[in-house]
Formats: sequence, structure tokens, C-alpha cells
Amino acid sequence: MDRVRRKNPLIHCITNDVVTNFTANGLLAVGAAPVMTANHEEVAEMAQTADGLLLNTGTLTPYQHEAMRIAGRAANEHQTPVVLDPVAVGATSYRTRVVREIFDEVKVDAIRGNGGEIAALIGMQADMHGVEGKSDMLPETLAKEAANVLETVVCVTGEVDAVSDGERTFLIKNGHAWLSRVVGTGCLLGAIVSAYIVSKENNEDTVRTATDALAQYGLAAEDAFACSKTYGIGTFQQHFLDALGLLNDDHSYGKTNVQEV
Ligand code: ATP
Ligand code: TZP
Ligand code: MG
Ligand code: MG
Repeated sequence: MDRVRRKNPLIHCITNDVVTNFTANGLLAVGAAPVMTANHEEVAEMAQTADGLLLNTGTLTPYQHEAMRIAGRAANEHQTPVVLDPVAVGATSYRTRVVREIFDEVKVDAIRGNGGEIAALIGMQADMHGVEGKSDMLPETLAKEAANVLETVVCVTGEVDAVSDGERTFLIKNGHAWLSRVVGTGCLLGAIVSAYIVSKENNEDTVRTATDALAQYGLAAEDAFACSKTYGIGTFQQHFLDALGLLNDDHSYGKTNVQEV
């Protein structure tokens, strides 16, 4: 977290209409700089100058699909790390086809999705309910399997999160159930994973840095719940942004619950 604040990375987000404002505010809260554009005339230039590119398929259209292809190619050419949030893959055949096409065309540094989305992406049984999704597999088994199949770092989120690069796998038990009652918390997390991995030092690996992002994000939710539990989820959302803004590595020391499995 402290590195993100020092670097102030520019994260170019091609994301969905539902979460744009929340994602921009959440990135600002952790010390990153958001920019949202899907305009074909400028996405290549933006992806080249940004520190990180987020591709989120929440309200995917043919226009956005093309924007993701252009931006993804430009990012790959300029070594800009790319994070994919395959929102609702598996919910419709269009989305499943297009997300797989994007993945095949763009080299992706990390993927973040709920259990159903990650299972659907690798062709396994998924229980999709619009943007919500579950898998019967344990998150650690699913994350490792998907990381091996997709050859990238995979973050599976839910009650317990798991992150794997196929060799090392971490379980994260921070967070609060109210996160799933506020729209956009999964999407913001994808953007924050991008901010963390583009701010890491050269000797740190993506799997460990993404794990830190998920753990500290979960801790912010725990802090927010402590301040808002007598009110409700509207207040929780505001306190969650506050808690993200107050997060730092000293505060989270000893409070994150991460184990390598
Ligand atoms: P959303 O639930 O907002 O649609 P999503 O399904 O894409 O988003 P989630 O899997 O819900 O993403 O993860 C978003 C965040 O919420 C993660 O940090 C995850 O750890 C946390 N989370 C989700 N459900 C729970 C839960 N029951 N207990 C604790 N944390 C949770
Ligand atoms: N519909 C299309 S995108 C979206 C909805 C409700 C937001 C999903 O965001 P999250 O982070 O998965 O709640
Ligand atoms: Mg969810
Ligand atoms: Mg989601």
C-alpha cells in the first residue's frame, strides 16, 4: 500500500457503466490515479502512457470489445501490465466467447473474478446468477488450476479469497460479507490489484503482491464494518472508501490473515 501511495500509478480503466465512479474514487483513496476511456481514437495512446490497464467486462458491448483489443495490444507492446476482470463470463454465451477472445489476444498479468467467473473462464462447472457466480471447487484448488490453465496469476474472490500463479497459492481470510452487498466492490478490487502490481519492486512477484492487495482490501472492509454496523450498507460504503484512504502498511501489520497453502 505504501508503494502505491509513493508511486501514484495511472490506471487506465476500460470498465463498466455501473462502477465507474466508485472505481475512480477507490483508486484515488489508495493513492492511484484513475482514467476511464474506451474511445477507439485514443485508447492505444492512453494504455501506452498509463502504468496499468484494467479490462473489466461488466457492461461489454462490441464497441468496448474493440477498445479492449486496441488498448490491450498497445499495453502489451509497451510492457504496461494488464489486469482482466471477466465480469459475468459464463452468464451469456456472447460474454463467454468475447472474454475468451480478449484473453487469447492480450497477454494478461493477473485475472480477478469470483469463483463462478474463474470456473467459467476455464470451462468448468459454474453457477452464474448475472454478475454473481459460485463454483463448487475450493478457492485454492480453483485458483491453482486456473493459473496453470491460463498461465497467469489468478485471484478468486468470495468469502475466502485465493491467489495463485500455479506454483505458489495463498489463502486470504480478510474481508466482510457486506462487501458483496455493495455493487462494484469486486470491480474496484480488480483496479486496485492493478495499482499494486504496477507499484511493486522488481524483486517482488505478482502472486505475492496481488495477495497483499486482497488482504489489505479485506482489512479495510473489516475497519469499515466496525464503524458502520449499527447503520447499514449505505454508511458502510462511505466508511469503506474512508478506510481505503486510511490504509497503510503499519496499520495492517499483524492484521492481515494470509496463509500459503
Ligand atoms: P460483487 O459481490 O460486488 O458482485 P464480485 O462477485 O465480483 O463482486 P466478490 O467475490 O464479491 O466479487 O469479492 C469482492 C470482495 O468482497 C473481495 O474482497 C472478497 O474477499 C469480499 N467478499 C465477498 N464475499 C465475502 C464474504 N462473504 N465474506 C468476506 N468477504 C467477502
Ligand atoms: N451489472 C453489470 S456490471 C455490474 C452489474 C451489476 C457491476 C458488477 O460489479 P461487482 O463488483 O461484481 O459487484
Ligand atoms: Mg460477489
Ligand atoms: Mg464482479
